[in-house]
Amino acid sequence: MGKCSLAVDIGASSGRLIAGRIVNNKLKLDEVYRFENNLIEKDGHFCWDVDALFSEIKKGIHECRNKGLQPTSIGIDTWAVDFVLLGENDERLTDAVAYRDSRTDGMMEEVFEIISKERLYLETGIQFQKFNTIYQLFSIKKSNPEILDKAQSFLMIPDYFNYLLTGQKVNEYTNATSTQLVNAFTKKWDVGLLDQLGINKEMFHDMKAPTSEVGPLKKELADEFGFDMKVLLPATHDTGSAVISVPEVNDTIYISSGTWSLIGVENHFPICVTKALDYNFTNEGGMDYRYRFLKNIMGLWMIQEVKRNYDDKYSFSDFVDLANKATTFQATVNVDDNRFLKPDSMIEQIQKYCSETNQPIPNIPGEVAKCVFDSLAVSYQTAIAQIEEIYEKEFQTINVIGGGCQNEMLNQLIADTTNKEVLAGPVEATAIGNIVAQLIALGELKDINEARRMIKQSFDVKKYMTQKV
Ligand code: LFR
Repeated sequence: MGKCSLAVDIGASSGRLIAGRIVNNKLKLDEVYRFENNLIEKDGHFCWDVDALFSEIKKGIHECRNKGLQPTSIGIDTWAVDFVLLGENDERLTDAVAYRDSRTDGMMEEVFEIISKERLYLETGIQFQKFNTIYQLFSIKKSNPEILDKAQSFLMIPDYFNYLLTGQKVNEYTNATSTQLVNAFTKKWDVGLLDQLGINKEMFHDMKAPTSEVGPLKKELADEFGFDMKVLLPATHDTGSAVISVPEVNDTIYISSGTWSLIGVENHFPICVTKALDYNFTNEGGMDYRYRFLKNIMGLWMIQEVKRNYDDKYSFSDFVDLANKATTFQATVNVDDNRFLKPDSMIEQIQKYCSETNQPIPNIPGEVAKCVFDSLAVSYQTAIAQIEEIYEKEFQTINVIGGGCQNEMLNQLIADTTNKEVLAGPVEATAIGNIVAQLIALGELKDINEARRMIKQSFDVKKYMTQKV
């Protein structure tokens, strides 16, 4: 049986289990299992179906045997900010309400009445997104304070799956920073903020960093799978894992392209200056206590929703072809506008925005898709200008990683609008980052630098230069 490490990478629209191992000094990946992820509606809220997701994880682990793979370790990453609360008998007190749910509407402003925006930013370095965990917890405090008082455990989504696999409750550091409740400098839960908001601090667990071990599998699960393995911590925030896969991170702006586009640079320290606050850049905790200074851009969510609005009649590559044919159509929207976060109809919101701003209204699929891609490229360009202003220097290269880097049209558009070299790849950046963290924990790779060298020699990247004359 082939020994390997298993990455479980779950995004907002799909999850996958990918096995990785080192063969002849290169990282080799085998996709083991893939499944869908969707929001469900429960008691008037959009939620993640964590029970269904856990059973998909288990199915994927079973599938390893059929593929002749024997994982020595497993690591789980997902999107950030969302969580469940457990009670005194470890029963779930809350559903895993999703960050696109409207329960946080208006919460940010209420929190600012207790703690100023500036203080929050100076202490945590985290961007203001209405869905951050801090505002989700505050909304529970307002609607069901007794739940917060009863809660014994705060577990983010990957922490919860780790608990189900091992029985151990830990909070992983990189994902914890996305709560906006971790001090960016001490790297610990910011007890002062919790006290001031009246949020029960006892439910938070010790924080563990990527490459730590959570524990072995529960005995009954090891028996069920027919093998034991170590449950290890990668950067459990998917973006944290993805950015590890940027091979040449110095002097490069990365775009982790998926449901969201996360655009930024890697640092060894947080940047909490006024301009960073004004431009709403975040300093998320990363592997090796590095920081991701980045901005969230609405990303491919917009085209995913457009696809859904057209009843899945067109594939993503159909949209690219159709957009390519809509050459004369020209209109852009501000993708950061909150109206695009969870609209009933993305197409209608895009049309409404264009009409309100006196632009041509996209009416056919190619025009809608072109509007989305052009708008994304414009917002990347704006974010890059902001980064360059804060850094007081120009960056030459943009490295697009993740599933979205397969969109050749968008890659070319980025090269054309920014006039910079665009590198595309690796596609499975998040799973790769997850696997190398496990290999470091197992002593098969020395550190993040060695991991990045290996990633560079293992995966092809495609280069795009501006075609504008
Ligand atoms: C990307 C991501 C982003 C985070 C958003 C919400 O999948 O993790 O980094 O801001 O989802 O959790």
